[in-house]
Amino acid sequence: MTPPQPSECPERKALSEHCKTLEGVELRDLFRDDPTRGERLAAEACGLYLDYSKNLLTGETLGLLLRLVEASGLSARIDAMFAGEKLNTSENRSVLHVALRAPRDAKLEVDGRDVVPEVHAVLDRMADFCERVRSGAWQGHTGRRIRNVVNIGIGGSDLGPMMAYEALKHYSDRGLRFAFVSNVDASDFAESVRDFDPEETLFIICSKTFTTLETLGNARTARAWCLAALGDEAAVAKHFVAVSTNAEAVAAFGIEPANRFGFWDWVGGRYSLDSAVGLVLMVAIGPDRFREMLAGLRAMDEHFRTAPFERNLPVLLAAIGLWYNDFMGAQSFAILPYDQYLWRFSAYLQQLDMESSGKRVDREGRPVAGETGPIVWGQPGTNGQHAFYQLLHQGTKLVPCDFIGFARSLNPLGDHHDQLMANFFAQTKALAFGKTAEEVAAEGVPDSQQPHRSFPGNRPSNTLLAERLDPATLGKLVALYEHKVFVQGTVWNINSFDQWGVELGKQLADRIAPELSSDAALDHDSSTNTLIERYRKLRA
Ligand code: G6Q
Repeated sequence: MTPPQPSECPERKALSEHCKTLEGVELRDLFRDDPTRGERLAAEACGLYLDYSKNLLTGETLGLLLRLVEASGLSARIDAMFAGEKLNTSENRSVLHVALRAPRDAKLEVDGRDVVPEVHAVLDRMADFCERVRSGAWQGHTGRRIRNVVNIGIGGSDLGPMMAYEALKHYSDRGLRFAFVSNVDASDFAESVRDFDPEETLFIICSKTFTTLETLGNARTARAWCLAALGDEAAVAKHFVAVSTNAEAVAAFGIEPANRFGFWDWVGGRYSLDSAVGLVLMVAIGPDRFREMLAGLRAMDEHFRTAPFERNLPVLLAAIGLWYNDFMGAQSFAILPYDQYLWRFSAYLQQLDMESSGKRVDREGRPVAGETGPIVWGQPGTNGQHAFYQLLHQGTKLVPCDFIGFARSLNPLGDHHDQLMANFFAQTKALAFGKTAEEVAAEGVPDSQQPHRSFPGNRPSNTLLAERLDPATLGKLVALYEHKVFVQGTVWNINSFDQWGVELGKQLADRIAPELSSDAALDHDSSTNTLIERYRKLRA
């Protein structure tokens, strides 16, 4: 039976009604009326502490949100995902990234076949390769050891490994330099390899399909760059490896089958960091640390699968996000990590969330009745405080935020970490409680300046606090947000695992590319025609 459209369900109606009752309610009041709120509205799992008390909601709100989540059939959907059912209906694929971190003795089936042994076989091959590169046993064509590793990939084949490499740089082998080339703009490749010696450089061509225009263009350029210096086709075998599901295309490119690390169509690009797509990360941090990250992902999977919804971190984050997105009119959501190593985390989550939840039809192909995914953005604190926090504190937009911080620094220097964390705690407090005109006046500020210098408060945030950023904790954070996105997609009844919205631009670019270097008549709209004609003149 086709499920009812989300707008029709009674749980949603109850929440809309409830929303009206909260008009005018302030966080100041909620905290004053319940002195234990800050301790009560919190949950802890896998070493992650989530304080959600500084949100514009009450216990009743949360109860209603969890009823909405339950009514979406989430429990059955979780079971279906872990059972390898084809949840990605528009591509007829299973969605089994959880199998990538399953222990060796687990059993997870796709089409009646246990995929766990294959996952571990690839992990073992990856580990062997990484040890050879890290130890110097893997040599370049001229016998020199590898000092530079360049990952060429885009989208899910770039953002995940790049974010995780940056996040775990502290644990990386400093005898190796790493670069990530994604943009088809040649400047990306040129600047990335500028200081690298081809004799000491290894390229990982990372592409699930091995058909992606940007990646194959950069891969060909890399091969030409390498062969121009080494002058021998045989060098490709020592300087190129591939991560791909497409064995034929990899072989056609000239990469030896033994140097291909495979994965499977049931791993979506943006969910692939912990597959062979993470090869560059494994080279950087070593197989043991990589396995620690997998253990972290697995711990969060287990928590998500087994914890009651009211204590389930992904479910709680999803429910709170739904509250702002579906009922309070928020258009965006900010990720604010207070850790420099997480400087690419929001870019990574932007893809994870926006490509998964940026959908306008439901799983049955009907237009969705309400809002789907928010715009996701962010930067590390405290830099953001000196840039866009102005709007968060005093602007006219509602921007719910997730603050992420750690108790221990990986680089304990003087009092830097306490300063950082003082800002971390201060910001959520300032956002929530603001500063009234009376408080400003009491400081002797003249009347005319009070509107400028007061803070309305009532601006919501979640706080995630962990002991320190290590591979396992990163894994937990990644799985936390993966599952949050899954919960929200289930409530909106959308397919979180396809991305047809990226296709039209690709098709048009294929058509336009040959037109740019020809003078054939153009047959687009008048804007596109005029722009291409101008480009042709300027490039000439
Ligand atoms: C992610 C998307 C997309 C994909 C890239 C790269 O979920 O599918 O970002 O990862 O388009 O694709 P290839 O890995 O096939 O080159």
